[in-house]
Amino acid sequence: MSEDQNQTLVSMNNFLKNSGESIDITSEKYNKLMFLYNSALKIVNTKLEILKEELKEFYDYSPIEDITSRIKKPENVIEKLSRKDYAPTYANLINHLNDVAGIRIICNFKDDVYKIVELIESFQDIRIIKKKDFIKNPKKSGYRSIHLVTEVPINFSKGVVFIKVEIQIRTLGMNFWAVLEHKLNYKKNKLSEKDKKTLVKYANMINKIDEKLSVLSEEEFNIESSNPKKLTLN
Ligand code: 0O2
Repeated sequence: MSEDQNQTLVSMNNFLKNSGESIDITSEKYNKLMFLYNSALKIVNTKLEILKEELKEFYDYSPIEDITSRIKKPENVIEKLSRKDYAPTYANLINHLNDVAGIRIICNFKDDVYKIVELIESFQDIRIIKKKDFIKNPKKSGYRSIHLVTEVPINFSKGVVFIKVEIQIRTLGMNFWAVLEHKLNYKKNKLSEKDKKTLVKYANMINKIDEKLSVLSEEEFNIESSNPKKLTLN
């Protein structure tokens, strides 16, 4: 990289990390920043789609049921900064919000979730900066999922910028519960203690079912024991 490119890169990164300016969600600056997050989302999404296809094509193994992605809505960016007690500045958005760009991977079985996490962790070009295992340590609400906060390098004309993308990995069962709990309780927090306990009970029931289904799936679908269909990669 030339000295000139390096300079531009440094100033771009400085702008990203140090701008104490208040966020204006109608501004061109906000749109440009979202363009960076959107670019990162495309990169990670493509990598995951390729992984999904590779497992299917080469190993006849389909642990991933669905992959969805989204950019956090501007009003939710402002709401989350306020919920976390941060002023609504560009610097706080970049430094303290890890899920402006978010991807969700839905797996069939609990073991698949851990397999996919392991595979993502082995990607050479994605940096894992935080891992939260809410399956081993569920939230008080009953929420289960694994969150990986990642950083991906993006090559722009003036150099490389690292952008955060949060990847949530969970089973179909965990997702079913989380989507409904999100509608009923999360952030609204208006349910009675009794109803919240009921939701935790349902989350635990779904977890038991997930565990039983994982046992059933062990012999049926297993990447180690599966016969490569066409070619192997090693
Ligand atoms: P929304 O509207 O879904 O986007 P971090 O700063 O990375 O350490 P963060 O982001 O403050 O941590 O919180 P956390 O606990 O990692 O949660 C990130 C996201 O996980 C949330 O984003 C939710 O999408 C989901 N989540 C976390 N806890 C629960 C829960 O109890 N129930 C449900 N249904 N989802 C949950 P947002 O921005 O809070 O909300």
